[in-house]
Amino acid sequence: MKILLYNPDNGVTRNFMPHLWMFLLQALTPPGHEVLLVDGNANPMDEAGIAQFVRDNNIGLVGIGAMTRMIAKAYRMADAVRATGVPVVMGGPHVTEMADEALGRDGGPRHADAVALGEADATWPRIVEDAARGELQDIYAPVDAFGQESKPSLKEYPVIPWESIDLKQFNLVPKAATALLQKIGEGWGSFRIIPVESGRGCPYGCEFCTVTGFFGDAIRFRTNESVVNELLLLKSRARSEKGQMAVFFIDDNFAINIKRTKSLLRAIIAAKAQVHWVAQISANLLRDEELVDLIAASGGKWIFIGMESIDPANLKDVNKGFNKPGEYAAVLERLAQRNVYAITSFIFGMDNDTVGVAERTLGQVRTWPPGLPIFGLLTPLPATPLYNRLETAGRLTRPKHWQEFIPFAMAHTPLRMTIEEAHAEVNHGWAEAYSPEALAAAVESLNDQPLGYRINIFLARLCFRGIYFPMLGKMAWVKVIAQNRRTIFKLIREGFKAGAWRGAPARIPASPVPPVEGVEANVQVVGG
Ligand code: B12
Ligand code: SF4
Repeated sequence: MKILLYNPDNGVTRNFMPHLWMFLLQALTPPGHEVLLVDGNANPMDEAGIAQFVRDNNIGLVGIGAMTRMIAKAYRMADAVRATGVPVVMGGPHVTEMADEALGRDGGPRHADAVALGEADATWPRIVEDAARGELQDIYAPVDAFGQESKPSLKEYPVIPWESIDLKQFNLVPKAATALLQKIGEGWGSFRIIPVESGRGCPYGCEFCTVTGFFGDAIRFRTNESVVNELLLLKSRARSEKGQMAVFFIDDNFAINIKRTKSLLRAIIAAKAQVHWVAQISANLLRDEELVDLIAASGGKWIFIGMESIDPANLKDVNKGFNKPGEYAAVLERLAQRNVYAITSFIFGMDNDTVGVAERTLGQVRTWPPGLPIFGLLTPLPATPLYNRLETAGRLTRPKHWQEFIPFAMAHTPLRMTIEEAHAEVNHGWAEAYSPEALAAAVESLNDQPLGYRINIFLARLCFRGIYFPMLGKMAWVKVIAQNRRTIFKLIREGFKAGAWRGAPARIPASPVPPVEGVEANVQVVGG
């Protein structure tokens, strides 16, 4: 049987890296079936397009995975597939919590023939065999022989054949720049960010987060050996292509067990398996100097920190009191001393937020080492404690907000400001943090560092917003470049002085975004 795994785009932004679930399920598919992957972020498709694809390729089963924000599109695509007579199985965080919605048991239309609840590592092979026999069940739950929920241990992790997977669509370097960039340092002819997981689960239970509910508070890890081998595979592919392969460790809290993280990082160093990597780690775990040393030595370049708020009352409200705003600066300094920088994530619209929260937050951000601040709105995702609290309090203004996804729009009333004021705060945060003046200041603050670091922070700031905002057209890029011309000329001038543009080995540290922003239709990182 031919199987299509499809991940929808959300119609607004595109992601900068492929989705791990597709490669994982492909690797877990029993022999005798062929699996095709279509990531809507790289290969946008509409309803007619997917129906045609299914017919042209004689597909026998379609698997669709989606976050809440792309679920409306996922349902539309599922409907189009089912109209061709091909069954659809859906999985991922949204349908796990809203299986009745996907199966049409809540009074709405049915979108899926089957739903895979939770982690599907163990159920996927069964789903495939049932579909091949024409005996799909409605619900597949990961349970053991006694009917108890069971989670994969990750000790037996499948080998994802990265050496042979077609990754052309995820190259973030525009074709026009490839020849030039191949000559820089070890080669930047291609640049891809690959998702790798080293473990699952986070016990912290922040009120707005789906992770503790979905993956459980039982934390599970892959073996060091299996992670190291995966990195070696990626490294060798990058070398053979004269390009770069950076890794996003997608674990929700990469250092949740510090002892084990240190042991993994030591194993990476010992095996010379270092690649540039990004990971999510909560601020409280970055107090450990030895951990930070190992992060830097093993290739860590960017750490995503869910700071959420600079107001301890807000943090307490959302059960994230373990974040201590008073230590944010020290944590960031500790990282910056090792040339590791942070993606600092903030949420506005929290219950104690008032007008001016963005400026107050930016006031702090400006005193920290340069990084990539990001701003979102508190969002009640289904089945989170936050959703239940707001629903009980009658504060949800759009209880089924996912049926009509609107980017950066609140779905409940904040307590101390209006919805419109919250929207204005988030807009202010983005506009100020990524203004030409802010970009220039970020570059300036690294004046004592090698040129590569300044180029890195500049390009990262220039491109990073693309993960959250619609792709820029060519003209918009021209405008952004014109606005930032002073900083660009300054960096180019310094580059000439340093000989970087004449093939000197000017090492550019890995960026979470491409070295040059793609403007071609098939380049998938989006412009900010
Ligand atoms: C990496 C990641 C991202 C990446 C992008 C995704 C990518 N390209 O990989 C980035 C950093 C850009 C990102 C951004 C956002 N993310 Co995110 N992200 C993750 C993260 C950390 C890892 C995803 C992953 O690969 N997991 C590992 C795989 C193996 O797990 P999985 O995807 O769940 O797949 C398993 C099962 O769900 C199931 N499954 C999944 N799909 C399918 C399909 C079929 C057919 C079947 C049978 C089974 C199945 O099988 C898999 C194996 O067991 C998750 C948290 C997490 N740990 O999962 C959050 C998560 C998915 N993100 C989340 C959110 C909210 C966001 C943002 C909206 C945050 C924001 N406010 O800006 C943005 C959206 C950006 C955008 N443009 O869409 C939420 C989604 C919750 C929800 N209900 O939708 C999560 C769960 C985190 C959370 N805090 O709750 N994210
Ligand atoms: S620390 Fe991060 S992953 Fe863990 S529950 Fe909180 S927000 Fe979710």
